[in-house]
Amino acid sequence: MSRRIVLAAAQLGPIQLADDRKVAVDRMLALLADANRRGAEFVVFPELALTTFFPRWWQDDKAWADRFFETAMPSNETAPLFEAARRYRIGFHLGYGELTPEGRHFNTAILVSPAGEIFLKYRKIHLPGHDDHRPQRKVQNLEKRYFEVGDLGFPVIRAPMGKLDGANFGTMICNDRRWPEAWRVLGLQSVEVVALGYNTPAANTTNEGFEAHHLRVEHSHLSIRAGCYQNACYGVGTAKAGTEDGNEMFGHSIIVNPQGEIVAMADSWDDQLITHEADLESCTFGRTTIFNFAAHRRPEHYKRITDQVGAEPPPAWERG
Ligand code: CDV
Repeated sequence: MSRRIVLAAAQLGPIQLADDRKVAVDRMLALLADANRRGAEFVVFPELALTTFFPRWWQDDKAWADRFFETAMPSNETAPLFEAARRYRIGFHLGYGELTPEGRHFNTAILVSPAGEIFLKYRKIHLPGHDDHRPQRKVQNLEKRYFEVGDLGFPVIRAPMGKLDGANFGTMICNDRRWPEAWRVLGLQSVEVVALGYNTPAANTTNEGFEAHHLRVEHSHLSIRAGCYQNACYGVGTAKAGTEDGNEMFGHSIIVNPQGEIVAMADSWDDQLITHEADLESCTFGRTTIFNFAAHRRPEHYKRITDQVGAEPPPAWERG
């Protein structure tokens, strides 16, 4: 029996430093209205969707970045998104900077139900970049300076959505998509839909080594496709795109099915909604055959995955 749900990625074009929350929220409301017209039931917005990607800037005073964080969710500025969700009966995923009452900073994503309730929160675990100023780089990536490592693990939750009584939702944020461990932890909780937002520069900004431009998008898609295939789930990967404060972000938002196929892809570097009618029943094939975890996993041989962080050299072979 099929279990159909219309998934959507709501790609955002650039959000400039000068843009306030209202600029971003108004554009997201337009995307939600479009989602409603097109029958979407679950909409994924990008990482740090409400502001420019501020970790690209070094400031001696770290508190400079506090202006990019939300101290309440919903807030006066973001409440219209929750009201739109209720009006349209659409669920959504939102990435934002979270500043807790204790003064802790996280790169956070929430899932909001069609009734406007937050039903899952995730705080980004794989923070890329560095926490010091690196003048040799073309652009700084100071996520390790402005955010703490997330403390909520990789949760999955079953919640009603669209016409479905329940679907298994999980989330990850940007760089997490490159780490198979993140996907597998979601897969081990029978995730069916992975919502993930990202902000990825179109060119390598480290100024180290060589990375061909065309491989930037390829590596992102490869990671999402592999994660979906190996865990028999759908993935909705939503980008920030276009030239943001002089920095090009590569867009190419995609929806991927449990076979690892791209079933929808954005073709602009601007605000754009892409949709796909998913059948969550199609997750069953992979998880009852080649990726039947209960039948085939051998965790006794995976101890290094949790015992060890960096790679170690192998022993040298000695003749005889
Ligand atoms: N926001 C990110 O996590 N961006 C990283 C970049 C820095 C490589 C990414 O994995 O896309």
